[in-house]
Amino acid sequence: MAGTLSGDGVVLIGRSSSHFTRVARIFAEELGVPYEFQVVTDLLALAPAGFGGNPALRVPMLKTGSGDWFGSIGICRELARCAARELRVVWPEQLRTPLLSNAQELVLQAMATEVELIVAGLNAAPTPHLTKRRAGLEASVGWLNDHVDAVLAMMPERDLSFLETTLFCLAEHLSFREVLAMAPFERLAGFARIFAQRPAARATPFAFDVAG
Ligand SMILES: N[C@@H](CCC(=O)N[C@@H](CS)C(=O)NCC(=O)O)C(=O)O
Repeated sequence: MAGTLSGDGVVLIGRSSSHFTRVARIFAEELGVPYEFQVVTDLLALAPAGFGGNPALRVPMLKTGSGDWFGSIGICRELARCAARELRVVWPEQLRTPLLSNAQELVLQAMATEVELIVAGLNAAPTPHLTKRRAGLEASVGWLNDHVDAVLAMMPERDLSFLETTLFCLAEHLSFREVLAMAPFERLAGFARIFAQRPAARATPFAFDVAG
């Protein structure tokens, strides 16, 4: 599906190595929305044009007949509206207990912190700021590991959820970018192994895009 022209004008702009992009790609695959995948080649570009017009200079962004959509949550919602396939999707606002709500918060914050650490350079000298960020990331991933089974047990009936999709993308990305070793986080690694068997996950593996 990715890399092919769909003919219906849905274009996803992102990178194959980006966890936020992968969330959108998994939603597109699960929902059966064909799209053209355009790779951003220069993440350090300073003009929104390099990011499909996103002034935040970030990926992913989506173009549909309705307009331009910045960021993974808005993109996933638009993909669900575009979809011919009716899936039971659980969105963040449906997570009405502290456990579920906190899990979503920690996943998204961990994903953002990962971006911060990667942009700073994973071998950068440890400033107090970066040291605190890494400590927060490790504690968050530890919390997610400790609570993942309870979270899954408490989830509403669903075919797909933003929480599990983001959690999967976070867990695989931590290994892929070698930000954290997953060995100490066995429960989380176990969840990721199961989610990885979904065709949508298999169709969207993390990879470094070739420039050009
Ligand atoms: N809130 C955005 C975050 C997007 C984001 O941080 N994307 C990363 C890649 S995974 C990015 O563009 N990083 C480039 C940079 O920070 O300069 C979303 O949910 O999509």
